[in-house]
Amino acid sequence: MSTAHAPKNILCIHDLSGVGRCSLNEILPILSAMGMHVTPLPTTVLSSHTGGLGQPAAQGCVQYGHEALEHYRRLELSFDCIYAGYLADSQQQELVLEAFSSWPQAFKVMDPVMGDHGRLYSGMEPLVPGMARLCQAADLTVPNLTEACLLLGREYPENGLTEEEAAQLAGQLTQRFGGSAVVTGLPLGKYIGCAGAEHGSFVQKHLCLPQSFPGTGDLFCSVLLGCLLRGNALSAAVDAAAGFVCNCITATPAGSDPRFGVWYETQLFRLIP
Ligand code: PXL
Repeated sequence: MSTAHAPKNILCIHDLSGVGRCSLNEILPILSAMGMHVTPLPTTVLSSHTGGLGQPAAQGCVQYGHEALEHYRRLELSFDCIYAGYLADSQQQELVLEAFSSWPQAFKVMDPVMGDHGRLYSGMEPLVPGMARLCQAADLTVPNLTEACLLLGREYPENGLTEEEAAQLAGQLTQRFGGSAVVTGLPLGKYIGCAGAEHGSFVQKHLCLPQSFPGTGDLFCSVLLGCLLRGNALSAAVDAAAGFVCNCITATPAGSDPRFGVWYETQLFRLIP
């Protein structure tokens, strides 16, 4: 009889964007490379992400989502983890709540995709209270700085943060929403940082890479989650996730169109156990 451990089973509730390297297009290969068994549940199918490639063709899949969850309950599947991100409307948010309450023992991770660089993505404003509810229901919340400020109802700090303020921000998220939190994309002087809070808070600084790409938040969160499910501590998982994103940016040729994201495909080998 095999003594191999069964792979962790992760229900991934995100959009599927054809072009532009984000969401399920990254999450599935990353988590599979890390040895996880992924069950994708697409919330919307789009021809591209919404970050600068023009108006994508889009098809919402909420009805499909409810029927898929019903099927998985009938099959009596159990998920070790439920991981949700970009949600286009309040019905998709309800779908994630349904999944969370259907598998209450699963480790629940929320990437509250709503904006970046101090601004909301278009059409996201009405979704902020629903995202806050989902973060409350999650065990781990992974916002960028813009999203952390939206969730806490705070001003975006245009002039950056001190390390102490970064640690406090992560601490405030855990106080407000329970569970753990990791905040990404913190401008800490000449560094870019992440702050985490679980029992205590910590801050990690990385050399700031000058380019910005869509989809790097999905890469970060997927690697973070994969590391946690492999049994790593939160701070080690943050370090690995930030390092992987940095490797992907470095592997992307200068002059490639940033709207098509980072060339993570060449870096997947780093994640294989
Ligand atoms: O990576 C976040 C994301 C996911 N899905 C869609 C997006 C974005 C960010 O712009 O547009 C459709």
